Amino acid sequence: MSRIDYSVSEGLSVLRLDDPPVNALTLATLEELAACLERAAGDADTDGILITASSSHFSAGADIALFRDIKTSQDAVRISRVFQEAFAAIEDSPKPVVAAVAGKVIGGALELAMACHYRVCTPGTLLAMPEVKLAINPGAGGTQRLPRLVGVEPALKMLLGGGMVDARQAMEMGLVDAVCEGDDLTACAADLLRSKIGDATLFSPDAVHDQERLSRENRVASPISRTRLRVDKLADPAANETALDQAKRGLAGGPAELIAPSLIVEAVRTGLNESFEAGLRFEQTAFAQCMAGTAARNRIYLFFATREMGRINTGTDTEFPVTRVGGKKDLYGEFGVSPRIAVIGAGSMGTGIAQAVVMAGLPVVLIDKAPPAVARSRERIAASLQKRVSQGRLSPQRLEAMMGGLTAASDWEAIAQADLVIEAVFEDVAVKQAVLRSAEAVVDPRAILATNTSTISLDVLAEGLARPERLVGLHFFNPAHAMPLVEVIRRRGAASEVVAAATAFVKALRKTPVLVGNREGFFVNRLMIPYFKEAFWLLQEGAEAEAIDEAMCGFGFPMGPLTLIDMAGIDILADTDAVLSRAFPRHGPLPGAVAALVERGLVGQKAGAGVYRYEKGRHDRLDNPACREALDQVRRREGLAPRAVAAEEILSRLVMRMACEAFYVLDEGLVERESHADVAMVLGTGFPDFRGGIVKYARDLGLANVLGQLEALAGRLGERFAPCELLREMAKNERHADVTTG
Ligand code: 3H9
Repeated sequence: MSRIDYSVSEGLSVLRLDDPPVNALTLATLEELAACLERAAGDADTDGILITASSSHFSAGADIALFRDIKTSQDAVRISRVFQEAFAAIEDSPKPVVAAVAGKVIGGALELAMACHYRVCTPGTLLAMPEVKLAINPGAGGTQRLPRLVGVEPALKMLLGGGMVDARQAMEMGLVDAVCEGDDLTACAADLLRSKIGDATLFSPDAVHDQERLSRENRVASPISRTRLRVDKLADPAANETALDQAKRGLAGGPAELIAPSLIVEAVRTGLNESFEAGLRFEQTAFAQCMAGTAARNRIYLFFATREMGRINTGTDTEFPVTRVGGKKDLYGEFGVSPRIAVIGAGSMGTGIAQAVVMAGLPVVLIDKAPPAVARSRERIAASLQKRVSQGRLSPQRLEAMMGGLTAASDWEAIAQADLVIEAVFEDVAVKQAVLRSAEAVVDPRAILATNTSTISLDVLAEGLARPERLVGLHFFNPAHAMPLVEVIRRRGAASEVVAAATAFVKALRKTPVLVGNREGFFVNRLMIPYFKEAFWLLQEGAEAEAIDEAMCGFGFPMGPLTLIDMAGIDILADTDAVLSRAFPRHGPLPGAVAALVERGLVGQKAGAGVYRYEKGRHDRLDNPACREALDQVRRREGLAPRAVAAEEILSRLVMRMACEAFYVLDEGLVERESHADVAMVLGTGFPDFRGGIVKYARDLGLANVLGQLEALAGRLGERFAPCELLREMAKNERHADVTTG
């Protein structure tokens, strides 16, 4: 199978990448590239080489699947070297080479383009070096060629941030030589290339020899053909050193597991202070170091696991007919019908969901019985989108189209035509049941009813519905327009096409669906409520609030549990736990501290105080004497003497509480795969992705170790830590596997 198409066009060799879906670069592609370059060099009919792909996409870089097969540090060094050598062959080509790129030019693909002598892109092109997000360093010359093309500071920004730069920025930085405004990218690139062909000062062996000498002497030769010989953007060594030091300082305090950022800085430094070749060698060993750590392996695992969830097995192929506002075709079929989405409830969840829908380019009707609430909701959505416009992340035209797709109303009739109705009202059984019944009464019998409940069993909500098989759960996380995960709750008896359509709808919102069985709390809350409760047990026993939060931030969460629950509302924790602990008595009661804070109105940021105190309009956490007083009173009442709790105990209890529950969920068959549980935790709660998710983390620790920790904790603290049968079984098999493979 050929991955690169070779053709000759008007005196140029044209190498076109053609390996759908994303032109990921495999070792076989690199071999073909080498063969095509050799053929082009010997092709008497051509004077230059044009490397391109389709008019909408260049390449997603190295095939990440390659990295999963790396077993030893020699394997890693070899892969990096093979990429480097393949791209060096482009740079060393005796005939001038231009890259004509469009769409996404990512990682190894940009490294390929940077090894070409010239780069031309379309106005919509996006370029990035996202290796750092996979917890690896670029291994194909990116840390060396990027600074030479754009300068040290901008290069470090791209390499350490991993973000995209657009065509205009790329042009300003010097990353591309031209932006093709017309329709024919290949013609544009060919024109530029032809203007260089025959320029003896650029490509003759003497000229290249001259460029090499000048580069060694750090003297600027302009123009120059080989990126590795460029020194014009490196002219100020003191400024380069300052940029490197500043970047290094900026990395201080990050998780020790994430070694790639600091290795990237050192790779750039080596290339500047020693040589381009030394920089390449540094890249190879750095890549091997990264691949030897768990962070890279875990992020790569999550990369594939997240995409695999997009192909969730709903038991049917029925797709949801989606045509976006403005008629743009999308991924989910060509039905020519636009689904009508309705959201009921203009509170924060309903507003966020409606915003997510319009942001995906779909029309939505938002209703609430209180007209001022819908008006406020509309204003909030408009303000949030307007903010994006002022940040340059959204065009005014798109804003107008999105707002045009939003209908706000307060009568039931407004949703009569809806294909999918999402109920997002107050988390109360009676209220939700009444709303679902009213919605069912006005919509078409084929319409789908979805509930955004975060805890209540769908069986309870289905009571009294005429068509319970049309009910599904769509549990969004707050803020719904920004959070990437949605739990799709499948109750027994739900029609499979309903679940399939709900899943396709989530994908149409460009969010990740996780399919979860119907039990109280579903997946994420089933783990998170016990985690928050454990944080309050620790607080009540005497641990400092800051120490609890710091332990989890140190583990890699963006926010500690007490800060988070202050944001979400301590009263919400109490309400949610009422449902969960009824369903799972094993979870034990709510710590007295929670009720004591709620009684005093210390429910979190919305009240100005919870565990911490907040000044009006600010989110900084301040010491809250009222919380301390409440804790003292609870301890006196319960006869508890506060004790110092070590950081290790805090961490172990909080993490093990989540792990314990995760295995119960797997045992009950509520999520299909371990990897689904992992992705859900990472996307739904901010669980550190470099740890791979809760189950992967437990596996990395060793299941026997986790089992041992849980048994010890259960012995000391009670049933809430008691491990499930499945974990015992898995730990036994793991031990067995160790014996048989060891
Ligand atoms: C690198 O280049 C290192 C170098 O320095 C060399 C070191 C030695 N590899 O996301 P989508 C698959 S590191 C393999 O759903 P979208 C993906 O799994 C690499 N497969 O589409 C999915 O497969 P399936 C740096 C890849 O339109 C399908 O393509 N590059 C790769 O939403 C569609 O993907 C990156 O980090 C890959 N590189 O987004 C880029 N990329 O259909 C990572 C995609 O079987 N990729 N696939 O599920 C992306 O950011 C997005 O996939 C992209 C498309 C923006 C390209």
